[in-house]
Amino acid sequence: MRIDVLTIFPEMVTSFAENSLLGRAQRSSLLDLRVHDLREATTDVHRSVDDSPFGGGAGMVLTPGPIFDTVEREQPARPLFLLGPGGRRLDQSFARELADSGGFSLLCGRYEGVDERVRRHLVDGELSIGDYVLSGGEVAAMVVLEAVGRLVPGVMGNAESAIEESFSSGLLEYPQYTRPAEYRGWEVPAVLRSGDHARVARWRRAQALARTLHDRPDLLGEGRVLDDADLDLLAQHGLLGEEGPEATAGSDPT
Ligand code: JF5
Repeated sequence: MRIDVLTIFPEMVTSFAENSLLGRAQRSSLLDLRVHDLREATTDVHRSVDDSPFGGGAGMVLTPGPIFDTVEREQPARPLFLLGPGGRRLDQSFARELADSGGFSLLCGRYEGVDERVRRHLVDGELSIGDYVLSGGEVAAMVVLEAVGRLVPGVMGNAESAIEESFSSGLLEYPQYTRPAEYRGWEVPAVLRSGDHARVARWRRAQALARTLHDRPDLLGEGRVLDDADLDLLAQHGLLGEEGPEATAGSDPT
């Protein structure tokens, strides 16, 4: 998997990659991450990457020269995505698509924006990590790197890769507990200490369903509505009473 990142803050991205699960992936050649410093393509004494906007206004706009030159010289993997709030939103299925592709590139915007000719004539699309404004695309690039990198086969161990399965099922996680069995008077649910693995599995599924119904009902929409078995399971665990799941899902799950 090859990922190129184009940025004016390369050390932000490289230090993140080295200090995350991506470091080992790079050392074992599972991930070919190439971070390109846009300033290396500048020619002036000030190494300028930005300039004031035509038409006036506050702030600075990334100038096209260093971006076009970096792309033409370094030939980053395509598609090349501009990070910004206007693009296709990253979600788990988009991350999976990117992980299953041969590679892609991320262009980190900064300041008030990127010269429109970059958007129109250089990049293949825009990618957003959510509806909020960041000062630059670097943090968004790190989110994409982590979400995609952990899906590349071999990057994570088997224990962790199971976690994605549960999100891909479209449900939130069931509640997790560890020692001590009692903390400040709050006990771990008895079922989890029963040793009855089938009962544990049913309880977890019921909890995940109730939690999703309560906190993120949108995840259950679009053809992923609860079937009769799910409704039975919720009822068996007292999570579908008169009061509805919202009364119990967020409460003490004992
Ligand atoms: C950026 C100009 C890009 O703000 C973002 C962003 C928000 N969600 N996803 C990405 O990217 C940084 C800032 C200014 C273009």
